[in-house]
Amino acid sequence: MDQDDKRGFLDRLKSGLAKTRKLLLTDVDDIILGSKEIDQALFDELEEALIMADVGPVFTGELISSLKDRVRRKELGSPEILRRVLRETMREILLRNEAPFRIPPGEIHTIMIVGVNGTGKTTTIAKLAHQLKAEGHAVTLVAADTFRAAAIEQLEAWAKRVKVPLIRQASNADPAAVVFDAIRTVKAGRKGVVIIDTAGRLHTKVNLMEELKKMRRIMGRELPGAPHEVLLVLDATTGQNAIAQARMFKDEIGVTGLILTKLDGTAKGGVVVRIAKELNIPLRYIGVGEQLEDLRPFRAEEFVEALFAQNDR
Ligand SMILES: Nc1nc2c(ncn2[C@@H]2O[C@H](COP(=O)(O)OP(=O)(O)O)[C@@H](O)[C@H]2O)c(=O)[nH]1
Ligand SMILES: [Mg+2]
Repeated sequence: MDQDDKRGFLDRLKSGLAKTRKLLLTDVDDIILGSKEIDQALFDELEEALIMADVGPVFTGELISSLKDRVRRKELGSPEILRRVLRETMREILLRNEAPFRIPPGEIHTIMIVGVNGTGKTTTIAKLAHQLKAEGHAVTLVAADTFRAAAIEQLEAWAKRVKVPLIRQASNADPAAVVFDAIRTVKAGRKGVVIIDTAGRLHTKVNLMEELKKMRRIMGRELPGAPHEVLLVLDATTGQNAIAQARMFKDEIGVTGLILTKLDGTAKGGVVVRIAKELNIPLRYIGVGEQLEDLRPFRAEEFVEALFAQNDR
């Protein structure tokens, strides 16, 4: 990533997080600046503002009790310091969940992308393919969301745009058969990174989980170690629902990492903090728009910088 590119992304991240920042920090700042001293009323207001901003009850509870401890130890003199402690605490928690993945060169590296319909799986696959290709990886896409013909065509259109090969079968083909065929094909030829799109229809939850498990099994049988990654795509605008989806997919099929999409234009960006605090799954990438360039590895430092940006004084 060159400097211009990096600055561009940070700007997009900052403007994407504007609503989250407004919800979280405007309130926090009002509360802090409106208080002359640190007292229970201030803590109550702060707690309410944090809960509203989707950072979750666990983070909020721990933050408030750590603040109270510091007040008892006389480490916090004035309300303004609370803001700095909030920022520091978020940073520490987010750092623990920062884990960009590494792809070993020259081997077959399979990545299954899972998640509920509409969270951004197919678009994210295109962005990821674009990025990995630019880094020099041979990328192959696999259309294993065979439930709707439109889903295959959507991925096909992206594959053409990004200029990577796509392995597909007719719509309504068995997704397990599609991955079976795909693994055989890449083993015989191209190697590199294989990204698999999957279905996300939730109203038939049991069937979906069984289908995903079967795909996992077939892949592991054809290629020991596969799938190397199971990345769950979550939509940030769904806030708490995203947390529930993560728990379900983690319990049912196992998840090695998360991708959080649509951080642009939502006030629910606080969910990143909640994810870090309540789910023990690394956050690999974040999406901040619909363009190919709008996906980046998650960096705690960058995120906190963007979140606290314009209000800093
Ligand atoms: N604003 C925004 N839209 C996104 C992002 N990622 C995906 N989308 C949009 O979300 C919609 C659903 O995406 P799609 O990839 O089809 O979801 P899927 O059903 O999980 O495969 C599309 O309109 C995408 O353009 C993002 O980071 N930001
Ligand atoms: Mg899709």
